[in-house]
Amino acid sequence: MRIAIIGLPQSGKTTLFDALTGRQDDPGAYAAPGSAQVGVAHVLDPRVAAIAEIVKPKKTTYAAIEFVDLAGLFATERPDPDSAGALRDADGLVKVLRAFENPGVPPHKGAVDALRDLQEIDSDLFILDLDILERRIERLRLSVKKPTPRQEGEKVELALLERCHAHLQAHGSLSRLAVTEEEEKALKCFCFLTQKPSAIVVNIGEKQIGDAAPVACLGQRHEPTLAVAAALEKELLALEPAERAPFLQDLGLAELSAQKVLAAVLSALDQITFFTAGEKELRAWLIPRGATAVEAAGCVHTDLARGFIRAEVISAADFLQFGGWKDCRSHGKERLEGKDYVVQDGDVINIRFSV
Ligand SMILES: Nc1nc2c(ncn2[C@@H]2O[C@H](COP(=O)(O)OP(=O)(O)O)[C@@H](O)[C@H]2O)c(=O)[nH]1
Ligand SMILES: [Mg+2]
Repeated sequence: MRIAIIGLPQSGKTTLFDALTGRQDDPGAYAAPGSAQVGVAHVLDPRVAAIAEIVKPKKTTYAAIEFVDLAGLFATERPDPDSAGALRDADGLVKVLRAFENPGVPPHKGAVDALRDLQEIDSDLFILDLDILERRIERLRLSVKKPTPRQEGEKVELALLERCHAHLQAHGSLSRLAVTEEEEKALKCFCFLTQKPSAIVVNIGEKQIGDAAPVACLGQRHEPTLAVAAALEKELLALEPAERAPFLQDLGLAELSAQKVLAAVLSALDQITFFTAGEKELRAWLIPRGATAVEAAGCVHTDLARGFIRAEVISAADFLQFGGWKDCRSHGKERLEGKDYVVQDGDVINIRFSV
């Protein structure tokens, strides 16, 4: 899963990227404008450590989310369609909004204004989608007049795109466009940016910690939204956990916010976690809510999906309460599920397969 960090220049995108991925300062490594930098953040699900206590695996692997720091994309007056490629490949977006005051870093248009910045970002995403739609519609309008074998298909596509265009114009976004499954497939290749799930990070200064205003000023949003003091988080991340604790306490923080950002991203993308827990490896996996047992198997290995026989499933709560596979089985807590079983968050799954 790859998430693009976007926002206006100097909003703290790279700082947040560092706070999430643990990248340490290396001035030479800063991405040039328009280029993307990729890093990984691990989802430190507390259930993993608890299950590890029971299973004592040789190896423990947390679920990972890839982040891309997209420098320079929104720096220009008009968004550049070419540099939007990396953005289109992303599964989701984190929009970084500046709320911190820093006399050394001049704010966009001379004033810190998170809501204005959000509107600018959303308007840029809108323009990029509109541009794609209009170019394709223009081409289709010409080619649909020619009697070719593709003519019927093009007519259908044109009608769909015209509907998208009207929806985008009316709502500023394609996120709530109602489409059939077939239409959804047809639209997939366009990778519309306003359809991407997103979370908002309001980048606050140290003094704003605990203040509700920086998030409240955005009004009601459908995106998961949270405030993070990115520069501080990055600094604290560089400390040993024992060194870090008194600072966090002073600031009234229970822990670093990176995990909360990951939780917001997972909520925006509607992802759940399942576990595979063998002696060799304990591993947490992310999967879209609603995915089936055979899809979960395929996520682990294509062979497991191909040769799927059944899934042995125990909820993490039972797994922890009864102390692992054996005792769950003897207490009747293990379920045998077929291909179509809808995986639940926290399921510990063992796939029986034969290839
Ligand atoms: N005071 C303060 N400065 C910050 C914060 N986040 C970023 N900065 C500073 O703002 C500048 C721009 O940050 P950067 O992460 O490079 O922004 P980007 O252009 O969005 O990648 C840097 O000098 C950061 O040190 C913050 O939360 N508080
Ligand atoms: Mg940057």
